[in-house]
Amino acid sequence: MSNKLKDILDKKGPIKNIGVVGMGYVGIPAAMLFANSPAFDHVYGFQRNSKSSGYKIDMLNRGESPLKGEEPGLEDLIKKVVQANKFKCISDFSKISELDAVTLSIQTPFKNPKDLIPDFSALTEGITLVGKYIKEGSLVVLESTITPGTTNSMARQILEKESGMKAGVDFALAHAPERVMVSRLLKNIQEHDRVIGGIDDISTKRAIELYSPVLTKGKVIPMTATAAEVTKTAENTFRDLQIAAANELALYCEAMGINFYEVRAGIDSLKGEGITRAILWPGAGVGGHCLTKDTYHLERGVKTNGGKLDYLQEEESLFVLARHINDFMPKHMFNLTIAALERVGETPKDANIAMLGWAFLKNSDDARNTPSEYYRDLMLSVGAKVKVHDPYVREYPGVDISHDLNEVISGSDAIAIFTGHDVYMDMVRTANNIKRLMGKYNPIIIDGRNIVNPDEYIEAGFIYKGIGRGDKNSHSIVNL
Ligand code: SAJ
Repeated sequence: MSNKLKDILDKKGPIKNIGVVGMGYVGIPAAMLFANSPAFDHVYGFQRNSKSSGYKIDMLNRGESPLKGEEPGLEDLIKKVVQANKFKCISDFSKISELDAVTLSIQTPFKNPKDLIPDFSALTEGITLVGKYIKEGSLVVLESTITPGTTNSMARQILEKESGMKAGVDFALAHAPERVMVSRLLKNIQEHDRVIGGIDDISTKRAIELYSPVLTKGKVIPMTATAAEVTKTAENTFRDLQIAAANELALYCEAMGINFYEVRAGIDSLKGEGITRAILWPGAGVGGHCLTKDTYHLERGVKTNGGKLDYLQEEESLFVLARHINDFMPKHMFNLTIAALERVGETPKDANIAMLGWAFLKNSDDARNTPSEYYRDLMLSVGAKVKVHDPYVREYPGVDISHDLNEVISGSDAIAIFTGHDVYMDMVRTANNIKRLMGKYNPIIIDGRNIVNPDEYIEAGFIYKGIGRGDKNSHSIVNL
């Protein structure tokens, strides 16, 4: 621990001016909460004026939110801090030289999960720009989810090279991973505990000063930078693993002709001292920017920054296997669709498929790594025609997304439900209307999110298939 940094920060005084690099699902709500806090004077949101996302700069400075899903409170908060001149979105990174603290919320996808090679190009560019302009006494915080060891190695090296200063001596450096979920961004930042890992205690302490004012229910959990990186990647890896376990059990239930949801309620009934149980939900797949890659960050961390790993030589990582099980689920939806078409003597060639849901998460417009894409590609590859409906997603490269549910369902042979948007809940009680719209004697419904009541659809003459519904998937066909 360097006393020099402590002296510099003591002389500099409290954090007043902040910069947030990356105006996305993580950066925008974080910047607004910093700006809305009386502890801080002003916040700059830094956004490259690129073709793909430059439009966000003017939108934010007009007090509008570029995020189109349900985000309670966000639009109002943006308006409030812009009108109060506490927030401005700019693309001039030289302004970083005037700031006390800078956070980075930049995507860290994987170029090739197989070889565990992450695509750190955007993150490296961001860190390089920050390193170029930080001054003595600045605090730099990585909020992006990163491979364990990144803060202390790659990030530190770039910042030191660009600034000519030393991390932990001339400036503070920490990792404070985001824990947000779309459709509840502000709430998650304020109410979830915040893991804060500095490269040293002074850096941790300075980062705690930054985040404490925006926490309402959440509390800070200090640790080392690498422990914070492992905490973040591992919590998503464990969630992915729990989902994979539910998916595998659901597949077993289908094979054994029983209802997963009955079994789940049964397992969940075992309560008592020390019995923890978190059986998550099976479904049409796992998407998003987090669970689909954080396992690979953890795997890369132990491979690139770990000592000798004592593990079963011939066995694959449990975590990677879980990834593969979850990546299989859209294929399982495809297999269920093919099996249902066969039940009515149809082949997929020229079958009209109505996909409901393109977003990876319900009530959001976020379609990153959506499981829906793999299914659509599989259906197209066997000659089917696929229409896609989503109430929130505006556009997606190479896919026409309709906001007109009736138009998508009309005349289709099969409906495949991929996202649990609330708007689809109305379908629960309208099997006959849906059937009329499809105009088929025995239309098909494949429920990937346990939305509809199977009996109601079966009685209306549908061929029903549902994830985990082994008790219904071989029902006798009702001919009305
Ligand atoms: N899913 C299931 N079954 C479930 C839960 C989710 O199939 O029981 C699917 C969803 O449909 C979705 C995907 O998994 O396609 C991811 O869903 P999610 O609810 O995990 O949403 P994320 O990825 O936005 O949020 C996760 C959260 N991580 C944990 O809860 C450990 C969130 O707290 C993180 O902030 C977020 O990743 C992130 O940004 O890392």
